[in-house]
Amino acid sequence: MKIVIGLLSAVVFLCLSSQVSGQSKIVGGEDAANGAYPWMVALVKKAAPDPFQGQFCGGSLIHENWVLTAAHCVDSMKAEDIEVWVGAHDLSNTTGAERRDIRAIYIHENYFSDFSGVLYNDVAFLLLESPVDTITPVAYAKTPADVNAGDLVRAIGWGDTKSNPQFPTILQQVDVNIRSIAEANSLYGFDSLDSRHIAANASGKDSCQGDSGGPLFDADGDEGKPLVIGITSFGAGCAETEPGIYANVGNYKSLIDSFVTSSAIDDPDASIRGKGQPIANGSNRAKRSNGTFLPGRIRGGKSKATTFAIRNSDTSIPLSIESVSSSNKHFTVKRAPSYVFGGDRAAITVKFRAPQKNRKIKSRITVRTNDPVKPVFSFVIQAKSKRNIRLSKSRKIRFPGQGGTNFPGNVGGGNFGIDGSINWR
Ligand code: 4AZ
Repeated sequence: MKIVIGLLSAVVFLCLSSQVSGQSKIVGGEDAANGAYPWMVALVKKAAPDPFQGQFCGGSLIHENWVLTAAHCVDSMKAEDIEVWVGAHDLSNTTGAERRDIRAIYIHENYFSDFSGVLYNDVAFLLLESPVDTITPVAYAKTPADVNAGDLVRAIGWGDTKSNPQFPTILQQVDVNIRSIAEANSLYGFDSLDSRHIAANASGKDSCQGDSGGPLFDADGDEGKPLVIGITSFGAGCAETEPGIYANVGNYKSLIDSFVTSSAIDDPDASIRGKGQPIANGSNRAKRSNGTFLPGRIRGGKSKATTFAIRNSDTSIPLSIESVSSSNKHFTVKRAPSYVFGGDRAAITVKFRAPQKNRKIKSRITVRTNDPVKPVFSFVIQAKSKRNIRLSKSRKIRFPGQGGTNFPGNVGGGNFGIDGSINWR
C-alpha cells in the first residue's frame, strides 16, 4: 500500500514538475538590490563559456573557506569541474565578484532520495581553494526551532523564473511563508517530511530549478542581519499548491560547525588499518603485508564481515571518501564513511559471502579519497570458502549403528559427526 501511494505521488510529482505556472521571477520575485547578499554563491560548471551559462546551483558562504550547498547539486560532480562566484549580482558581468576553485566536495553521510523523490539530508560542503576574506560570511541557524509556521522568510537565486527571461542574469529574491511540516505533508499527500525539512511558499511565489543549494533565510534573524535557515532542495514543480522544500539548517548545526572549524591548511593524510592476519607479500611477512585475510574457512552460503579503520591525520582538512570498491563480487562493501575529520577515524566494513566451493578468494579493495599525495588506497583481502556437504545421488551411505556415531570416511567437507551442524540437502 505504501509503495502504491509512493508511486502515485511520484507520478503526480513528475506531472507537476513539467507544468509552467506563468509567474514572474525566481518564481514571483524581484531583482535583489546590487550588493544586498554578498555571501550568496553561484555554483558554475567550468566547462561552460561564461558564469551565466555555467550556473547550475546556489550556495552560501558560511566561513571564509566554506560554502554550504545542497548535496543533490554536487553529488555527481568532481571538485575540479566546478568553480564558485561569491558576491555576484549580474552573472553576465561578474566584475568585482570573487571566483574560487573548489578543493574538495563533502556530501552528508546520509544523503538519500526515497521512491517519491523526497530528498533527505540534502546538505553538502565545498572547501574553497583559498579563503574569501573580503566578504563577511552569513550566519546560520543554531537550532531547528528558529522558525515557526507563518514566519516570512526569503529565498534568492538565479534559478528558473517560469517567465521571460526564464533564467535571469540578475539575482532574484522572493518572500515566502514557512508552512508547518504537518501541512506540507498533507499538501504533498505523503508522510515523508520531518524535522530535516522546512517547507515554505506564498501564492505564486517559490524557489525553482537552479535555485537549489541556495539559502532560505530570515532577512534580519541575526541581530538585524540575515540568518540562513534552509538550503533550497526540491518541490513539486514551482509555485504550485505544494510548498518548496528546504533542508533544515538548524538540524545540522553540529555537522556544519565541525566543517567550519576544520579549516586547517594541511592536506588530509589517510591511512588504513585492517583487522585479521596480514597477508604475506615478499620475504618480510609482517612488514610487507598488503592486506588481511579472514581466518578459518567460511561455509558456502555463509557470510563474514571484517572492518578496516580509515584514519585522517590530526591537523588536516576533512578527508573526503569518494568511493570504496571491491574487485571480486564475493566481497561487498557494506559500510564506508563519506568523510573523516582531521584526527578522526571511521570504519569501512567489507562482507565476504562464501561460494559453494572449497576456494581461496582474493579481492582488491580500492578507496578513492581527496588525499592529494596518495588519493587511492588499495589493499587485498582474502578468505577461504568451504564447500557445504552435499551427498551425491550416486553415493550410497549406510548409517552404521544408532545416531550420534561418528561417520567414517571423508565426504565433501571432511570428517564430521552425524548430528553435527551440517546442512543436509
Ligand atoms: C530544483 O529542481 C527545484 N519549488 C528547486 C526548488 C524547488 C523546485 C525545484 C521548489 O532545483
